[in-house]
Amino acid sequence: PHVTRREDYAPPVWLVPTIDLVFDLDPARTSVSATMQVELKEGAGGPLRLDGGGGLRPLTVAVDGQPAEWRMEGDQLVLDLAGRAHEVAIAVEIAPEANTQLMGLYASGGLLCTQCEAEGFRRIMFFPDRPDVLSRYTVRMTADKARFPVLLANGDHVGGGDLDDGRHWAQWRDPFPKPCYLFALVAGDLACRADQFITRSGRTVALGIYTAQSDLPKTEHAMAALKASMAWDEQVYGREYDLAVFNIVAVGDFNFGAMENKGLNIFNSRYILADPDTATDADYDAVAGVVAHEYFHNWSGNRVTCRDWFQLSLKEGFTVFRDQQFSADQGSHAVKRIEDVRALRAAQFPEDAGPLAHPIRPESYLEIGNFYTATVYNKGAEVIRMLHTLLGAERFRKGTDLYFTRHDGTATTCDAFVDAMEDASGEDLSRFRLWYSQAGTPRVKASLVHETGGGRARLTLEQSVPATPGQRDKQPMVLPLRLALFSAETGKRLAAQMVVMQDAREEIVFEGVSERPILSINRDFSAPVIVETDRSPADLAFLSAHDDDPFARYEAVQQLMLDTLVAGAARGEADHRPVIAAVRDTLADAHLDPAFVAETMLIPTESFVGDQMLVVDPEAIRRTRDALRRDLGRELLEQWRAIYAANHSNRFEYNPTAKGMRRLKTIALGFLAVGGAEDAAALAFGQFNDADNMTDRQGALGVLANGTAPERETALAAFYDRYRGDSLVLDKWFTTQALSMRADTPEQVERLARHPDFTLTNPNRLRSLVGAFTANQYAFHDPSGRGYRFLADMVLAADRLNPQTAAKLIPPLGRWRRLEPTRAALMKAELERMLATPGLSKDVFEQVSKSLA
Ligand code: HT7
Ligand code: ZN
Repeated sequence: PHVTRREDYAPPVWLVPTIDLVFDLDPARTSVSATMQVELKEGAGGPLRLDGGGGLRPLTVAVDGQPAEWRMEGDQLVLDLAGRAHEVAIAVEIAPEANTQLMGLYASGGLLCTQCEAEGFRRIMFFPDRPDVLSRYTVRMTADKARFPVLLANGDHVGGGDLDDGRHWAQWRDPFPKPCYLFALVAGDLACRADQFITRSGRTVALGIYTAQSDLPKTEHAMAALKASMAWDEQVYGREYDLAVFNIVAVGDFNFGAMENKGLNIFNSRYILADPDTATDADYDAVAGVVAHEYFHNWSGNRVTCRDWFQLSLKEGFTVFRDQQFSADQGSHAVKRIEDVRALRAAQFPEDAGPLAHPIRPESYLEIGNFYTATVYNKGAEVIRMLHTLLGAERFRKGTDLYFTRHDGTATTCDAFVDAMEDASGEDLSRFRLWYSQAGTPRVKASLVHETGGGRARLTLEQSVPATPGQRDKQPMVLPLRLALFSAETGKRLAAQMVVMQDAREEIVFEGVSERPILSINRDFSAPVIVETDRSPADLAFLSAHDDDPFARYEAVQQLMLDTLVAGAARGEADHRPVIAAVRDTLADAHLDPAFVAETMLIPTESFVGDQMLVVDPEAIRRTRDALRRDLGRELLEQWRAIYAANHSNRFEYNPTAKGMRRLKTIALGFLAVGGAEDAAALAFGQFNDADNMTDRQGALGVLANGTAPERETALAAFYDRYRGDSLVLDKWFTTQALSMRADTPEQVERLARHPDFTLTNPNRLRSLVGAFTANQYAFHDPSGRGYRFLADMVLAADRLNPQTAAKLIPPLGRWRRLEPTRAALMKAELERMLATPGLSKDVFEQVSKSLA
């Protein structure tokens, strides 16, 4: 297969300033015709090459009104044109109903909709499908009016009406030039929640969220989030919305979270629909976060876009950072930071440590769909955050202003973003740019020596970046590390500063330190690194009670837990007392926000413990983690009971405190269950039955699902009966069972894959069972290898329908080198079996072959 390399970038030869598209929509057979003005770029020459894909064939090709000679070279339609400017007209036919890849124009639940990023447009029309070709679009659609009463596309609605045969038409025009990956249309029988937003310059923007009529009440939260995002982007980044219309459509079948098409965002319905009965607090937060993310792309992505797909983090890293800032501003900064770091450690750190590691700006790809990764998105956001930390909010804002002004209406690069930051701040960021080219999570070793005689503390920092595929030797990175020292005697903060580490080894001397200092480091997680310190359990316990940086305080408890779990997994036993004491103290601190306490109480996941070990032993990890949970439950039984009672409420409210209380309550319920409280199952069943919201109901179901009480089956059956018609909630039913911490989980998951409600065609459903199962380390790594076989079978079956979604399931098998030899061999054998399967997509081929390399 063809490898695309960053170094081979060449600007486009032909530009397409305008394109008029005409769609005659029908699920079985849609005809599409395009009329494009094409222009040879100054000083350039050569044939016009238009990308195609998915078996697209031209029906007619005309140049300047005359039938033209053309040829196919692979999937490209090639035209030799005599002059420098022409009108090219092409007609094709496509079958949306048969499109199971969900890229291009496809059918979902009676709707017709598009997904063009990254390379879906070429499955609709022959076109230079690359983000640096920007065009003005006009779109005319005709469709059966009864089936598709709503016809939407990018930009402004400029015309429409009825036709003779029960059909109707609509025309849309987008005044902003855009790359084809931002093209969108939707046709369907949709209801609309309409609202409006007045911009800071006084323009009225008509807002619409389109769903099935029955789902309309569930769009209130998304609409509120949209309006809040529009106001926030004006206040914080000075960015105003630019069209008179902003529409969102929710669809049930979607490969990703959502898509930022200009003026017509298309969403996976799970990131739009929310009401208390069907969505958890985490779902509410995700809806707001994704709505904000897609909206923010209007500037960071659409007005200023990427030159090529290697620059993906230019829009994604920056936009994730913006949505993280937005969400933090809506609630607790500390809790949001903790959640974001947990997500980074769960998804990105393993990626950086495995065979699929790549820099946030990759150097090559077979299939760009495989690079919508936690590295590009979440590590990309951390890189932008570090710029914010290094420059400060004011200079950072100057930098973004300059970036937007300089590059508005163009397709640009990550380097151009850093250039703008440099030019606006006067700071030299040349070394910082390594973050774009070096993969791997840096490790920082910190050791603090107190020289009692001189009243001095000497901190030594050493950094190293591990080798990653294709990158053996690494240079030291620029690391902004927020530090503080606390007095072990008085708890007073003795010093606080930000160190910008640039070299492999650095020493920082703190003068006037007469009391024994305790080190607080990487406060607020100021750099995306792994820190190793020589702090004792007592020092960590001290920080867990006294650190004035909430993240560092959380981190101290987590580190204590992690050290205990790693020691327990390695040696078979560990001293649980320091963890129990730290947890007891945290629970007893009445000043703490319940959401913060809840985060702090979450014991590191089995996978995260595995990530710390040279050889992952899933059984030892499960055993030691269970033992710690049991001891915490037993030793603090009365505290958990009190917490449960104090945080229990049967009146749903959606605000940060109520959310925190719900979270803490269900965590307490979990500890009561593992701690052996006799009434735990009854309490959980009561919570399940009496809940007036999904957070409490699913939380209780999760606790029951991990156990063996008879209430387990009753609750699972009741949940299924109640929600069998709601596909998003049914996903939760599959996930809860796939995550269950029981010995029979692998068998249950195989059974669920044969359930009539399981389907490979819906990405959410596939992820809800198969994706969740692979996150259940103990179950997935069943020593028989059945988990690996199951995953490979699912990937192969899904690959025939939807390669992009299938390929995203592969990374857990790529961890094979980290497992003991028997499991490693079984995992490798499944990867080899996949690789030997004829007809593999390039998406799956790339992930599997890299996982084996
Ligand atoms: N920019 C969007 C990416 C996206 C996507 C990528 C591959 C296949 C399907 C997709 N749907 C959306 C999402 C975002 O980051 O906002
Ligand atoms: Zn995005």
